[in-house]
Amino acid sequence: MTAARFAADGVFPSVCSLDCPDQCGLLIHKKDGKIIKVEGDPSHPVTKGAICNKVRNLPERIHDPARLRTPLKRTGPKGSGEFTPITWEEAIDEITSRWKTLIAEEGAESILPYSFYGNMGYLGTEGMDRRFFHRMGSSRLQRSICSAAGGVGYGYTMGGDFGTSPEDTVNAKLIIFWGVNAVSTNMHQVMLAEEARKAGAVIVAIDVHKNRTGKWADWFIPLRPGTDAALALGMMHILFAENMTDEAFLREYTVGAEELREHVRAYNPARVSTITGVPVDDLYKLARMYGNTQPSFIRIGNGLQHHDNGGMNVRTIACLPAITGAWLHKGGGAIKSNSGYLTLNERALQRHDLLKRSTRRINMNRIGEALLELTPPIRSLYIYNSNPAIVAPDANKVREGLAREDLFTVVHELFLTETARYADIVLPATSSLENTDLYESYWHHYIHLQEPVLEPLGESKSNVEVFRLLAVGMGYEDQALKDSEEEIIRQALDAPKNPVLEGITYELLKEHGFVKGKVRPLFPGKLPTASGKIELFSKAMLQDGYPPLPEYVPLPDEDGLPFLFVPAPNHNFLNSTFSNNEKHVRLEKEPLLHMHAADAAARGITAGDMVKVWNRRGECVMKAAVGEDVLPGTLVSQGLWADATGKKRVVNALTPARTADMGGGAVFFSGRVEVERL
Ligand SMILES: Nc1nc2c(c(=O)[nH]1)N[C@H]1C(S)=C(S)[C@@H](COP(=O)(O)OP(=O)(O)OC[C@H]3O[C@@H](n4cnc5c(=O)[nH]c(N)nc54)[C@H](O)[C@@H]3O)O[C@H]1N2
Ligand SMILES: Nc1nc2c(c(=O)[nH]1)N[C@H]1C(S)=C(S)[C@@H](COP(=O)(O)OP(=O)(O)OC[C@H]3O[C@@H](n4cnc5c(=O)[nH]c(N)nc54)[C@H](O)[C@@H]3O)O[C@H]1N2
Ligand code: SF4
Ligand SMILES: [Mo]
Repeated sequence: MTAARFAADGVFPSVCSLDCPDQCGLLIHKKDGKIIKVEGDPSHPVTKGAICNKVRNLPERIHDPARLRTPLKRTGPKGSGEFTPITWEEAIDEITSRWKTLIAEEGAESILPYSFYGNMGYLGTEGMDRRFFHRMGSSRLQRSICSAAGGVGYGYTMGGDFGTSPEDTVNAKLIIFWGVNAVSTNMHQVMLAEEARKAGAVIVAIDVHKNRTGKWADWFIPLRPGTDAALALGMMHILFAENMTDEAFLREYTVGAEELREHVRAYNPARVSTITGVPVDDLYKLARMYGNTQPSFIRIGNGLQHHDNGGMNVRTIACLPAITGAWLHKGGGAIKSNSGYLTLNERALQRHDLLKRSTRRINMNRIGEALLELTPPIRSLYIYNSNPAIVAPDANKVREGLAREDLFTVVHELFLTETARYADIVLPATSSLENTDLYESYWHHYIHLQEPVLEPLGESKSNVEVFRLLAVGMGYEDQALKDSEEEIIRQALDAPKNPVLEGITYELLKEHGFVKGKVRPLFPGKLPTASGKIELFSKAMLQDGYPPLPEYVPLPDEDGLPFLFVPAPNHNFLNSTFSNNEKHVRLEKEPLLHMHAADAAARGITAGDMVKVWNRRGECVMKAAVGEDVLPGTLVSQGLWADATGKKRVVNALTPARTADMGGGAVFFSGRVEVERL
């Protein structure tokens, strides 16, 4: 880090640290040591100076007087938010002495780290933290809350997280936003699609909610939640039946085309229409549009994989571009995630070798149950980069678990979140702008170095720094737990197995801030599947106990409740981040429940009424938004709202903690509810 970076005034390049595919280049404007403006870096080749409203309002969050400045120790009951400041020395001493006792008495697996990607920096999310807990031999967390099911599903078809290069999608003539609210969640894909639209492209959105993306699209196709695989199979039925296939591509680059051709005969348009709610005429129109337009590009979103059948939904949609040979047309194909390209040297980064024996793995989607029911029990929880009291499914169970008097909980945070309120010790975290870290997008192909542009606020410390201190406190001598940020970055970039990173060094990043990976088009080429080809028929799936061909599996019933409830993200928060910042909350106003006019009428609900949504897991109170934005039988809310005031805004009080068909993924959008006027 250079002294100039801490200059009180100036403009400093940076990168957005949030869990968002766009990973924008930023320019941070400072005056008198404070950020006065955040804008996009116009020199960034993909994000081109445009950023979202959330991050334009970032200064409010970074300089929020509510940010934590010192370690805190709990003085009141769990959840009350009563704490007293303590020193770092006292905090580290208390934590490590509790852990040493636990390890001696119950073993290291009584301790569980819980984290996600509140800050995407590798050093603080998959670096020093992993090294520390590997060395300790704690229980391990299966980090499956976000895209696990879809990732596994896409992998069965394509061999990994490999898709179209975003910049190429300006060439597409048909762009399908499928289960992705891109206007809110991937704005630069929308900008690229706008460019394509000016050159004649048609934009289709397939979703359960006519949200900002559906309203912006040329054609919005509503469907019932969790029926996407049936829709895709219906499209395949028509593509094969009407010879809109690329037979040369199928022969050269896929396995199982003949089996699939036979298999999809069963998904005739009438049947598919009954399942999905998409009229037969629209199904034909969509399939013919897809079959007759190239390049065609599908942006596969996260929404459609947050279901019991989520893995299969993505696995199935991923077969479509193979059938029409879209992959061979520049800008054609699909993106689920592109995180497979920029793979770092994970062994060097995470140091799995420090883990001396196999330890139990706990699925983060079942954290409530794990805290309440697991034997031997979890006795201590160390939470960082995440806010499970708000974001994890079956929230009432999560809170019950966090409230356990015999659970020693440490939360490392920027704010006293709902989760932090349940901590025994709270540690203050720096913001990403105060740290050195390495960032990679899971959508575009750039890798970024973040160097600090602000002094740490108060006594706050980065994740890396805290784990170094905890290692000293535990008496761990390993060099891996002493490495500097620069050393870890060098180790992670030294990835001889990945040609995409060839030539990308710490020096290069230091000079340029961001550098593009050497990504080559997927086709012609060999995929990392067993066959080296796109697997329309998958032997790997058969071996893993799944049907080898794409299938539609209906969502399970729950207590005969009538509505599927889809609590999706909103525009001005990033998961629960910003839900505690006044400006962002003001922009969102209050949580709405979108429902169909017929459903509302049947329950005597009119627009603006306060309604109670409930099931056996909990209840939520929202304002009804009545109209045609969802199909009958579907209810949609947006935003993971903070709820320190007990207004019953925690949507995850209603969501199931079941795991999806693949990858132990979350099923946030497969829960069923009833609704009534208050
Ligand atoms: N503004 C904003 N941006 C974000 C986030 C945020 O919270 N706010 N979160 C970030 C994170 S962590 C992620 S993972 C991404 C997620 O961003 P997206 O990939 O857009 O995924 P979601 O927003 O979860 O859901 C997308 C859409 O899926 C729809 N949906 C739900 N069920 C179904 C279904 O069965 N079929 C179909 N076709 N559609 C369905 C929802 O109505 C929603 O419009 O966004 C990132 N960016
Ligand atoms: N109902 C419903 N629930 C959902 C979803 C949904 O669509 N619907 N989406 C799910 C998805 S896709 C995801 S990815 C998860 C996301 O869930 P989380 O990863 O928990 O995301 P956030 O709510 O943004 O919380 C991140 C927290 O990390 C903190 N933080 C930020 N930077 C740092 C740092 O450098 N160090 C430390 N120690 N802390 C830091 C922030 O202040 C914030 O409180 O939520 C899931 N939950
Ligand atoms: S949240 Fe996404 S769109 Fe907004 S600045 Fe960050 S990376 Fe860009
Ligand atoms: Mo996510």
